[in-house]
Amino acid sequence: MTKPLNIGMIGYGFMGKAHSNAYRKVSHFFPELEYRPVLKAVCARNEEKARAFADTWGYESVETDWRKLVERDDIDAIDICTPNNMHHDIAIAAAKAGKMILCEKPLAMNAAEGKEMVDAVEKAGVANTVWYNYRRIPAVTLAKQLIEEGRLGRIFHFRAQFLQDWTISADLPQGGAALWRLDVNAAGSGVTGDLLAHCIDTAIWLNGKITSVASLTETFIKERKHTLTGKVEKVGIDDACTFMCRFENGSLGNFESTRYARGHKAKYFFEINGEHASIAWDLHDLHRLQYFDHRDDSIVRGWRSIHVSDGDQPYMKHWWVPGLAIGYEHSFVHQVADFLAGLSSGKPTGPTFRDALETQCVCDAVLKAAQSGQWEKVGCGCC
Ligand code: SOE
Repeated sequence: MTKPLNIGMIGYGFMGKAHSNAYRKVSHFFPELEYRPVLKAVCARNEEKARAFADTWGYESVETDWRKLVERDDIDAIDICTPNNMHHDIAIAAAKAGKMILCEKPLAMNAAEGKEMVDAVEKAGVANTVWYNYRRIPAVTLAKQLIEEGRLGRIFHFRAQFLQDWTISADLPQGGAALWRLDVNAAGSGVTGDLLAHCIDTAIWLNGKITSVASLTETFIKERKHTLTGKVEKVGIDDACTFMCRFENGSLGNFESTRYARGHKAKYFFEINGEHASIAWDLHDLHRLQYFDHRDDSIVRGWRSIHVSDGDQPYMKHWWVPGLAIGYEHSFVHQVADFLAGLSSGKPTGPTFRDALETQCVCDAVLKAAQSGQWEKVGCGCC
């Protein structure tokens, strides 16, 4: 007999769909799990839209005030899919109400908020995770496995890019439900918190702590009409960000993100160069891991393109037969599966709020370094 885990989701945008899909699928593909998510309630200010979302995805009920949802006795876990400026207050209220929390990335608007959220969940002793989903693309999880097996040896370089091109038009407004990512008051930052945060989470997971950073940011379009006020307002987000860093293990990092790379929609790429071997991964070809091993016989040495679809590769035994690939949405299913398994084993599922705070500290240091023009140390003493 499985145990129900009643989910109350706040927000119903792009991530609301990705998470709802994961909750619906997980018990079918991971039948061994003790817990089974139940879509209990979805919450949004617009009742009509929330109801339509509830009907589409099978939520049992609708709330229009997140505080009411958080207080409901029949909710076990709160899923926060709102713009970033609401994460802090919801998470703290949910922790106080004893709810588990699954929070969309980035954890918060900044590290100061994030620290309060970490304190709240740790004081309440509630299970928590942040949806840095790319860790759970099987090819990326395989990269982690290869590094942990020591196949790369000493690591020298970590480079990553997250490139998009959807904000190039100066006519695109900022703010409101669809474009809150362009409004600094809702998002906290631009590409740094939205896209580089993914790269930083993966980098820390694969290659350890980042200790210092130097960076450049740019806002190419300085003013945009605001959807909510109708007025042309200053743009406060970073449209592009490039940073260099040092890792605690002595390796060097190079990161770039922009929403102005014409031709790239969501090109998340990373490459790691070690003493013996290198690995590379690209979201546009997400089921493949590129691997080069210098120890191979020289006459056949070269980059291998590993099609990560076999049953002995991470997560794949839960899906189809060898050779058949899975996609982006499965990374969210894997995150729920790991979260539920963690509830049974008592072992927290990373990234926890504390792990995500470390990413937030790097983001803060990157933004600070762009302002100061100096190298900045990472960390507020909290991670
Ligand atoms: C922005 O366009 C975005 O949707 C991010 O918010 C996601 O986190 C990223 O995975 C894809 O791009």
